Amino acid sequence: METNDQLQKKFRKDGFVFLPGFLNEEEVKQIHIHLEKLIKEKVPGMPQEHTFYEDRNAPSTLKQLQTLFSYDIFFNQLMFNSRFEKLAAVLLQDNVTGKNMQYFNKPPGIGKPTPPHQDGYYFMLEPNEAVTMWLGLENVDEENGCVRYVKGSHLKGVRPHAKTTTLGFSQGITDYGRPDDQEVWFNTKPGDLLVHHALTIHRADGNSSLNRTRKALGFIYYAEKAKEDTLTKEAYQQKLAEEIRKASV
Ligand SMILES: O=C(O)CCC(=O)C(=O)O
Repeated sequence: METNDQLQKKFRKDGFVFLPGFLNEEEVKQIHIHLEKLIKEKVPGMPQEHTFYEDRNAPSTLKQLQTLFSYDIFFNQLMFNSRFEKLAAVLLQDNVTGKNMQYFNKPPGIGKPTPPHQDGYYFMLEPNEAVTMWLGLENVDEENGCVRYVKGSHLKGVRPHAKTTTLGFSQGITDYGRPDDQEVWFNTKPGDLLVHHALTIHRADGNSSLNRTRKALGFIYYAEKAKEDTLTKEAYQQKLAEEIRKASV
């Protein structure tokens, strides 16, 4: 296992780290059990801006949930004062605040690609110091939508973004595919963890498989030194919520 020092160095240089087997089989099983319960019991009553479907009329096409920690104590404990939070503090070399915990699925055959983007574009932080963690809950590979990073891209600033048609990932990089956009990708097993910096360019493939889902959890932590432009962010989020409501009537 790598030391904190080694992890920090890698994170600062590459903009991401990969921690295979961060959770064990039993821990992943518990997440699946609690997710199933949450989807059955809480999701029907959750606001539309926290529940995204490929087709809202087909519950099996659920693709994304927001702020899981606010709906279930199990996810709250996974997010706060947890191994994930401690790792975020190590990588950012600061105290951290947990901001969001998301569920991601890409239903077989119809799960769309995640457009190339930088999370920091949405976060609106100064300095843009935050991490996103992506925890695989199933086997994920090039067929069902693995995550791809551009190494070192967190050192080159924020790229231009524009509106996409992908619900849940409303903004994408407009000039993606430049010669220096060399990707690395990860085929992951349940319990494997990827962590990326807020400015690391990343994307994911769609799910072209016939019958494999692609379930994962996302954790977002901001460094204490990162200050939010709260007014701009609130206005942006209100606009987003409004667009989601309009799109689903
Ligand atoms: O699961 C995915 O498709 C991508 C997740 C992602 O872009 C993120 O967590 O920032």
